[in-house]
Amino acid sequence: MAGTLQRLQESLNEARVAATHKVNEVATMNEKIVEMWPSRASVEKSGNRLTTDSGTKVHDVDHWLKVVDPSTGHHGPSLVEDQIARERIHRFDHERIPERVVHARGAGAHGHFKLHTPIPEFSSAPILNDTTRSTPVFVRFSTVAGSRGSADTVRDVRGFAVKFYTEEGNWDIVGNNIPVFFIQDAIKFPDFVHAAKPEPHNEVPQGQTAHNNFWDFLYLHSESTHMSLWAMSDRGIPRSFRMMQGFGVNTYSLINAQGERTFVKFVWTPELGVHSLVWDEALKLGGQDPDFHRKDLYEAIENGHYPKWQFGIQIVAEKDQDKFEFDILDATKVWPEDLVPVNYIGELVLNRNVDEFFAETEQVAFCTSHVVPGIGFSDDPLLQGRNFSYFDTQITRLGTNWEQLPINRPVCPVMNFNRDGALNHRIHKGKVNYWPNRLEAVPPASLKQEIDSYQEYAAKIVGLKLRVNGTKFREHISQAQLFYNSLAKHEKKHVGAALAFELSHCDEPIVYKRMSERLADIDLTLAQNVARMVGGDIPKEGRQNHGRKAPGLSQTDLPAFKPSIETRRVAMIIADGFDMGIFTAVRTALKAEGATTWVIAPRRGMIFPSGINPESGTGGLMADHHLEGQRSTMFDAIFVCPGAQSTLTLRENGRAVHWVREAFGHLKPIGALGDAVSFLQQAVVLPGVDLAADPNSHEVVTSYGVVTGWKSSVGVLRSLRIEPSTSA
Ligand code: HDE
Repeated sequence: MAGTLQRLQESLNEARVAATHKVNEVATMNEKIVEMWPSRASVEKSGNRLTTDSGTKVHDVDHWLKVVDPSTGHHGPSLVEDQIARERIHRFDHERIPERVVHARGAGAHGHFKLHTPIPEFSSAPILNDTTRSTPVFVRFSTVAGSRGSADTVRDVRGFAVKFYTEEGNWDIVGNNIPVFFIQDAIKFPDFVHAAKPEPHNEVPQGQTAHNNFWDFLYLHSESTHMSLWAMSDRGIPRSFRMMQGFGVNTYSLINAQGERTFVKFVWTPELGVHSLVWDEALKLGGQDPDFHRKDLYEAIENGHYPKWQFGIQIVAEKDQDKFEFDILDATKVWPEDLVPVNYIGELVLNRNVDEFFAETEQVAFCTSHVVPGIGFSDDPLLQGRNFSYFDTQITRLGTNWEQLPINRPVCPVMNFNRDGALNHRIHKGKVNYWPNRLEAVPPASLKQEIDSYQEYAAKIVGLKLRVNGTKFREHISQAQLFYNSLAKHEKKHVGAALAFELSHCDEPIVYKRMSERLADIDLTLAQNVARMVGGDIPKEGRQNHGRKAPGLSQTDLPAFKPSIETRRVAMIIADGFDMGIFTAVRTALKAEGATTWVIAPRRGMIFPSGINPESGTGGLMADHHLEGQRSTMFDAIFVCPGAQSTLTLRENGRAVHWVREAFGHLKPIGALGDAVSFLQQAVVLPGVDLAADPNSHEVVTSYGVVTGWKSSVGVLRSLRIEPSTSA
């Protein structure tokens, strides 16, 4: 016994010592990482000696055991008796588990949550009251429709699922980057997902909603109208997981120490602001870098640029439940911020990448039913169904004991009489496996009084059993209009273009014709433009638009907690003969503000500045990529470095010209100095574009016009600050 305890202690100590080897690991250690450590320590302790799964050391896993004729050197058949080979093949044969039925493609990271504003008046949950706590979290971002291997930048809703490992148990907010949902009642979910996923006869298209079934479903469910506009807006093509909001979507409840209930919606708002790709970029990135979002998250965390979100709540008192024109339990409706403001009360930081994708990101399992005392549910019919579905789906995906997996285990003690099942990892000591029992010290009745245990809110329910939803659930268009009215001009344009793209991929006239008519319920001009593009019948009149707008719906209207170019990717284009002095000055200024810079040149190799003889082989700069290997779509801004010879070379390089034109088309900031300005002038010959005339003026050409003051680093950085795109 003493020996075992000592071994346990040693294993923990080893974990801590191993961690000190990597400064980053120590800085980002949290209770959950320490809790999981022994699960990985055993692998690290093997000293890289190969063993079988049962621990026997092996020396050759490259050759199957065979019968060999020593006289000829020929070998005969492979022997089934080779237990080492058999084990390898058997294990391999069973590596795959079912992918998530939705949200199969995702990326995750560890971090922590800290509260800054306690809310005892609403909730007794310590995580919402104790500002000294740092609660470990795991977050998984995802797309919805595509399979595990699909592209990141498809037009889709993004999942934003947060698991808080609190001292009172795990709390999961399983949210999306869009605050509403397509359907009101969970019973519709199988139909909705079937319609959104690839069509059954040919399994086409992958990770796309641009097909007949999806839009047929949307037409037949006018409750989807509001959400479909959000999905067609810029929110459907985020620039990065780090630059999107997260919403709990469903209505939950908070319960305070007096047992009083309020209704709540949860929201995450990123400190870097909410930004999107433009559709042309998203399409290209799908082929150029299908892992664009996954890599972006990983790289930011590896580089110490930890993504941060403010955590907000919207509160509706029980007495106000019926005061709105919409039902607050209807997940196809937002609570407009002018009616129910968002109060930011805490902060989420992601600071640690996973050690192994499968064990953590793939096996993490969220459940909307995971709440802690002080937090509860509501009668939102979508949430009620979700509370059933998530637990159930994990059993298929991971097995009965999925909550014992390292990534899913809580950091607080677990004690109950759930027993056995496949792959049980716990060993329960004792003679009884039921409750109550003769051996328990605490009589069960008194446990009910404990205020730190989960208490159901004693809601009074009276009614008839009927297959219906509340009466206000029947109105589907008002908030679709509210959302559309609230968008900026360019955002509206993007919605129209997205709808035209999607519907033109539907080849059955009944689908695109009646869907473009439906748009007249929102905005007649939108409907007419889309109908014209896709070949629908152009509607002559539309439903009356109430003309109202609300704050917080347009991406351009969100709080900028920290406007910054931090983590933005800037491509610095050079060729032999570039000006090293200017290059270094601009790069230093960009790095000082946290932007990341990449050197792009006609070849990946040493590029020599003016004044250095390439023959010497020294004094050059190593390019990170060549112009063919990476594309402008992978960067947020580009800077073309001056230098007489360099400019001449770039001018004659078709791919360099394409880089500039493409970045210009995507409305990205483009900077140049000296003679490189004339290269831009020639590359982007468009009417009405006034590029800097004087190559020595140290003016900067951006897609927003000419900005002076490159010499001052503040000017440089201001001019490079990325603004939301204003056109596609
Ligand atoms: Fe999900 N959803 N969902 N969903 N959902 C799943 O659970 C479901 C809904 C969301 O990164 C599944 O573990 C039903 C709304 C996210 O692992 C499944 C209904 C919202 C994730 C499931 C909904 C979401 C899922 C599939 C309608 C936004 C990925 C695998 C009642 C608030 C979590 C799994 C992760 C995953 C069911 C609607 C978000 C089948 C029945 C609304 C972010 O259980």
